[in-house]
Amino acid sequence: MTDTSYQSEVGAKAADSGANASARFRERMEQAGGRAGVVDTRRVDTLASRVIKAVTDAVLDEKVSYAEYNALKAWLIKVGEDGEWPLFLDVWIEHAVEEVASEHREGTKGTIEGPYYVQDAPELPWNGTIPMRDGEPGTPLVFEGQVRAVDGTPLGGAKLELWHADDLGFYSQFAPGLPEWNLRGTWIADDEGRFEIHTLRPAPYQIPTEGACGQLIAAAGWHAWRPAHLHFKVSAPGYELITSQLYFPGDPHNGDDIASAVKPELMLDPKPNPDAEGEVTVYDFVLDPEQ
Ligand code: MBD
Ligand code: FE
Repeated sequence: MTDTSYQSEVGAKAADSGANASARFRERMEQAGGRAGVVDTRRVDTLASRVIKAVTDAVLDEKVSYAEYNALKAWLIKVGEDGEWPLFLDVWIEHAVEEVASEHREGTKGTIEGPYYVQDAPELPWNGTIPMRDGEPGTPLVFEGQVRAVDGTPLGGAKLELWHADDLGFYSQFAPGLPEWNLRGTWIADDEGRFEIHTLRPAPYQIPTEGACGQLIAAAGWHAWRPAHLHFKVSAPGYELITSQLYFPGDPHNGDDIASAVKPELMLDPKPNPDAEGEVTVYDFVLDPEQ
């Protein structure tokens, strides 16, 4: 394979990922009752009016031309055609929604879910290994810790879902050609709330650049990078579910994540594993009681 055909194959896979996220989002919303949440008329009035005013204020302040207005129209049409509304929203808007949603929490910090979560990943014991291919590239990573309540009570049997990209930046079920549950799993903590996850250290990640989002990034002179990250959800009956991500110190994009989803409390501290090849890291999760 030449470099260019490799690049175009990787590009085609990345382009699929954004579009697949649209289809998967629609399925999930249908399962949840057909609408993405019921919103009352006064709330729609308030929010739609504010968004329209924010845009028209920008048009007036910046003296937007017809050429620019038509470029915007063409681009918005393309976001939909490329199936990239979930990607666009999760990269540039979700962090603010998450900030509002978790304002009251005292436990582990949340951050954005992003477009690539899939529910019901295979269940593994407290010390299980994530599903991966033979020879899956990447540094082995052992990730251990404990799930507790804010008052310190260990939460035995807590559920921990983990998903991350492979070494080339692809998520199973969104990029083609990967086993269904590659690098996705659900761990059930032991009676003391402890878990020991065996996975691989993820690589820094570029959001798909072939579609409308990539076009915006290029046109604006931005970059498409997210720092390497592990996505997770932690839950236990009677406690608020946490959706978040963990990051690695020294990643060149910890300070300029395109998705604005890095928080200092979400840094891991991997060390060489004394017992095996690769690295080991410890992170405890703290859950707030359900309100
Ligand atoms: C990702 O993997 C991701 O985490 C986000 C937020 C957006 C696009 C791809
Ligand atoms: Fe991600």
